[in-house]
Amino acid sequence: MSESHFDQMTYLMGFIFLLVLVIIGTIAFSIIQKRKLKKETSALKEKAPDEARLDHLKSEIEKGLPYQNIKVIDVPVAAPAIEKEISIAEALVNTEASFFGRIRKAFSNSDKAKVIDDIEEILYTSDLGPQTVEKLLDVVKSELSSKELGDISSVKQALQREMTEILEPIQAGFEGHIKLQQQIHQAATGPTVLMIVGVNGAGKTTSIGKITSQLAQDGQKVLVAAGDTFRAAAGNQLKMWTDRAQATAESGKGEVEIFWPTNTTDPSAVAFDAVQKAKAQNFDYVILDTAGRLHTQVNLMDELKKVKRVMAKVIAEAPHETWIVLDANSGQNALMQAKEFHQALTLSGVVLTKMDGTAKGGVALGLVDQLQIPIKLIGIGEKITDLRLFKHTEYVNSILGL
Ligand SMILES: Nc1nc2c(ncn2[C@@H]2O[C@H](COP(=O)(O)OP(=O)(O)OP(=O)(O)O)[C@@H](O)[C@H]2O)c(=O)[nH]1
Ligand SMILES: [Mg+2]
Repeated sequence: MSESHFDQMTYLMGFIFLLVLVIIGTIAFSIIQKRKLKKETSALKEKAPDEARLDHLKSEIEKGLPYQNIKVIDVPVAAPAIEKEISIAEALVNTEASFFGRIRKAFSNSDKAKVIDDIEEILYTSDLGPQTVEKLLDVVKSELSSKELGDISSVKQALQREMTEILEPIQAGFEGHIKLQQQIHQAATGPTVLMIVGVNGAGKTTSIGKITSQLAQDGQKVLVAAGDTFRAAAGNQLKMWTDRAQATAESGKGEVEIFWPTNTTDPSAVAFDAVQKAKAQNFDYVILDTAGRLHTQVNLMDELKKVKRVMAKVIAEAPHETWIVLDANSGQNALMQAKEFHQALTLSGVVLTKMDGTAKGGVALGLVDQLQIPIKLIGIGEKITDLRLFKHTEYVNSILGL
């Protein structure tokens, strides 16, 4: 091969090499560009709701409010079907295994001595707390003569008397009430503020939905504040319940709004702004949901104390009610939770949930006896209508089958 030939070949090879490099480079560049575009598109898709919220927030700020009614999902919720209302008694004696069912069954035994033994066992295993059990058993054993002890109806009467004696001093004021509003200590002026607390999963958010529904049906304007800034899904869950509650309100009457700021994780800020908004916009009620926490978590209990304090800066008497939501199934533990929360927050009432079919429904007696806090409401199911005013006579009669 001549030298010029060799040079030509070298140039050609170099040119081909460069061409291949350019082609590879172009392909690689287009792949990178495509990937980048895909990433940006999906990021944009994810960002869209936030931007919508931001726009909403901006317009709210322009209106002079820090943030209000920020809705992430607007799913229309159908009004719940009207169902047949069941009484407390019907709900409580639903199962044989319930506290009520067991006591009734014990009384149906024809062997009278066995009745007393059974009652004793049921009381001890129903989480009333030993103090309350002793009180009840003392009455059964000592106040009745041995002759009467054989008489089943006098045993029932003695128990009825003692149970009523425990409940009446605390509950009597609520006995004649027919509406949920009557269970709530009303603000002298401005909105009445309810703060709802309790351990995780007790039924706080569900109960708020049920309470709001009853208030809305009564024509009240209710602001529900999403003070559970801890759990990511909490806001959406509350939104679902407030939508349901709104759907139960008579058209043109009750009004339900959710206050769900997304730009803060501080529950005190939510509480403060919610009360301020409710005051400025003439709401009748503010109901504050809070994140579940254990009574043993000192810093989280301190956080609740702060939440309570800041609301008083807007309305001196707020919150007008501080209710603990307790799961009846947690028995003795419910007593412990109530004690600790009461010490930290000075509770004004109890919402006792999951009373439907619990074996530990006796806890209501123990709570009132040992804490001297009224039971305001009981939850008897998962539906929006499954909330009843607690009536102590109906409760005692249900226990004893009277
Ligand atoms: N059977 C029955 N279930 C109930 C009742 N009240 C609430 N629940 C159920 O209890 C579960 C927990 O309810 P939530 O309202 O989420 O409880 P929470 O206290 O807000 O929970 P956190 O926010 O996680 O602390 C849900 O599955 C509810 O349906 C009731 O009275 N009876
Ligand atoms: Mg909740």
